Parts: sequence; C-alpha cells; structure tokens
Amino acid sequence: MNAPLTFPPEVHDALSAGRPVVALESTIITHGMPWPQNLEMARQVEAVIRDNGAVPATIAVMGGRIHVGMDDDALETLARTPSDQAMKLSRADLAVCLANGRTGATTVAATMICAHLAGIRVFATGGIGGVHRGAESSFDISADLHELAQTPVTVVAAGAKAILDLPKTWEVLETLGVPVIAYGQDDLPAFWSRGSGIRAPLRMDNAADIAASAAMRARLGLKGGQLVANPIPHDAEIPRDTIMPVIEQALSEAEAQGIAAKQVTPFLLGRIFDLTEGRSLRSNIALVLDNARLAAEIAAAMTR
Ligand code: PSU
Repeated sequence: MNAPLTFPPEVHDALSAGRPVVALESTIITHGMPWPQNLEMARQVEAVIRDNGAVPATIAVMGGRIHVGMDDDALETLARTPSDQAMKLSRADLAVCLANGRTGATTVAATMICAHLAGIRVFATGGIGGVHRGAESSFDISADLHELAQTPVTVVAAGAKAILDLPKTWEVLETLGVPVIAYGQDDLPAFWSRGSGIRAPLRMDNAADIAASAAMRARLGLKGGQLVANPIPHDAEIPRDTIMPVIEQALSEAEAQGIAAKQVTPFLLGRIFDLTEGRSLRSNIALVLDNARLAAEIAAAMTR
C-alpha cells in the first residue's frame, strides 16, 4: 500500500518511537460546529491531548493528501471553510476527494480508515453517526457503524448522537459484532445527557482495561474496532427531559423541509444550537474535551 499520507514531524516522530498518538476528526469542525467555536474547540481538544501525555493528530484531506496532524494555520483554514466547500467524507468518497484534489473533512468512518493507515489506534470524537429515526423507511444508517465493524481503531465518543434512534443504533452495532463499552457506568450515555435508560452491553472503568481488550482483539484476529461510550461530564449535561423536546422539534422541521442524507446531522445540530441558545454547543464541546482526555489515557495505556 502506498497511501498519500502527510505527517507533521511531531506526529511522525511519536508514531515511529511508539509514543501515544490520538486521532481527531474534522467533520466536527466543518459541519458539526459554527465558526469560531469550531476553531476554539479544535485547538482546545489538541491541548487536552497534549496535557494528558499524547500527541494529537487532526485528520483532513487537502491537496490530494491525507493530513494526519495539522498545524495551527491549517486548522484555521479548515475551520473557516464553509461547509458547502468541504466534502463530508466517509468510506465511499474518501478516494474520490483525494484523487480529485478537493478539500474534505473526515467523518468518524473516514477518520478511522486514515488513522489505521497511519498506525494510530485511538480516536476521539463527540458522537458517532448511527441509525436515523425513520430509518425503516429512509434506510438512513451512518457508515460509521460498518466502519466500527471492520477497522481496528478504538473510538471514544459520548455514545451516538441523541438525534438518532439510539436503541436501533445499539442493535446494529451488536449485530455487527462491535464491542460497545460504557465507561464508568452501567447505562449507555446519550451525547448531551449522561444516561439513556438503556443498559450497556459492556462496562469498563479504566483505560488499561480498554487497551487490554483492544490488544486481545488483535491477538484473536478479530477485525473491527471498539466503541467506548464516555458520558458527558456532570456539569455540562443537558438532562434528557430538557433536550428531548428540542430534538423532536428539530426533527420535525428537518422532515418538513425535506432535509436528507448527509445534510441531516448538520441541520439538526444547527437547529438544536439555535433552539437551546447555544447551550447544546457548550455541552458538545465539553464532551469532546472529556473524550479527548480519556482517549489520551487509552493511547498511553496501549503503548505500555
Ligand atoms: N461528533 C460531534 N459532531 C459531529 C460529528 C461527531 O460532536 O458533527 C460528526 C462525525 O463526523 C460523524 C458524523 O461521523 O457527525 C455523523 O454524520 P452522519 O449522521 O451523517 O453519518
């Protein structure tokens, strides 16, 4: 394989020396959060990873190369790119974007592929994509789920985004053989809220156990990654009975306006931001930062 990967020296050196590296996605920057909070988040998340002893590698496609780690200028350029000018890349369109020299932001699925190509085993994000509500007629199921089933990267997220059909999302992951591990509690988290009322299939309470299970999957030759579902910190949580009516409203507006496919998630996140007067974004940033902290701990445990 001769993948077009470009590394800043810091990431290259850390990977060659076997030091901990955490991958970060870029769709959350271009499509998930508004300017300028997206850039602030991208910088803070990298700082949290450094503070916890790992090297951050934000992944995006630019100029025909997969950038595994970006300097501050590149981060800012990406954060300023309007969402309609950056492709939202998943497994299906990663190669097209690279071959045609376009700019692309990587979703969970595409970031997992690129991280694995680069030799990075841990990745932190906000919430994975999953089964959309009404999927029984729309068939809208995120490619993130199948990626978790085939690419060996441990993904740390605050569960799946609560705009989704969470029970169906967990069912699909179970069918695909993806370990869904709640971190430090029995309940699966629901992105903005700590609990979902759904019991997690697996629970772990420390980074070393998560690293050990990833290593054991490799020894067993099991393909695919693991999803670590880390609940949002207490002080940033939006209780379920507060956020659910807001999500319902955003969903009915999306339906009325005929929003479909890749536009659904960015539309809903944007409407929920407006309806909560920015509270949803503050919570989203807080959960991403905490996921980055945990991912750095797991990456360190994997190198021991
Ligand atoms: N986490 C966030 N905000 C986001 C995402 C994750 O806090 O916007 C992005 C990820 O890139 C994820 C994508 O892969 O949302 C899911 O999009 P979809 O539902 O269209 O598959």
